[in-house]
Amino acid sequence: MQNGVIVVLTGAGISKESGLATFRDADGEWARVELEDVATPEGYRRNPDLVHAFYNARRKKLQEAALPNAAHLALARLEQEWPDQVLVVTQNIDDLHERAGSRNLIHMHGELLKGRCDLCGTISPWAGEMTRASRCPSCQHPGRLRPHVVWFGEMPLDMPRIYRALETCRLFIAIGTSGNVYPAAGFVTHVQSCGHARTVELNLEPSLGATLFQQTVYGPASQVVPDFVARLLAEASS
Ligand code: BV8
Repeated sequence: MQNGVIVVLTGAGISKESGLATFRDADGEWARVELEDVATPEGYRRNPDLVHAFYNARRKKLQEAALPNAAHLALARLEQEWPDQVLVVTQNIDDLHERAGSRNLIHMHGELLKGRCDLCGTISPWAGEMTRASRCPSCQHPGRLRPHVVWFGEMPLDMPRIYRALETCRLFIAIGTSGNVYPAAGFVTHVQSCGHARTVELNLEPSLGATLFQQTVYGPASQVVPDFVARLLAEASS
């Protein structure tokens, strides 16, 4: 990625209108199950069946019921209009950005449709149910396969590449994230400490970090994001 790119951080709010639950809304995942039980290595060690059931249900929902919405499609359009100038860093583990056409994409918290073997380290596509009996497609050992997802207390993926992009971007946009979880919630501060990038929050309501952004636009992502992308493209062509 060249300098002066646009970095877009997305969170669960961008996938809400595709029918996928967020985490901290009233009807979110953490209203139904304790984060500590299903999104930590300790929870997985305590009760792997509960964790597999949590991710099996989300994997099933993603494949049976979710389609990219206008917000995902607008980000893919922006990348198509401005090749090599847009990087989407998503906290989401769904594949809706890919299915919308985004290519320059980092899943910093992993991917629901992949599994990782604790024994050989291989990361494999995994679309079906995963259980303690599931075998790693590579080393064939049973009982060592886990969702390829970053849990609390684990290192997010591709951080050096993300920080390089944050330090050289000209525009940082955060979409559909509550600003609760670090290091993602600290990205806007990192951008501002490194230069003069424009910072924008597009969300349903102010996030915890709202006051850190130079510009904020509130409303459903499927309306606010396409409008913002259209204005960006119009500004550039005027
Ligand atoms: C790390 C994957 C070190 C799993 C997720 C003690 C011990 C260890 C660590 C910590 C600790 N204390 C603090 C920490 C750090 C911890 C953390 O931040 N904890 C919080 C709870 C305080 N972070 C970590 O452990 C991370 N690792 O720190 O390693 C390190 C540090 C620096 C550099 C390198 C390494 C790992 C965190 C990753 C955890 N995994 N997910 C899974 O998906 O099951 S987190 C999960 O919540 C999501 O992935 C997402 O990242 C995160 C935040 O959720 P959001 O996406 O923001 O969703 P949320 O529901 O909160 O908000 C939705 C928003 O959308 C709302 O604002 C809403 O208004 C809006 N919205 C709703 N509808 C719409 C909408 N917007 C637009 N349109 C709509 N229609």
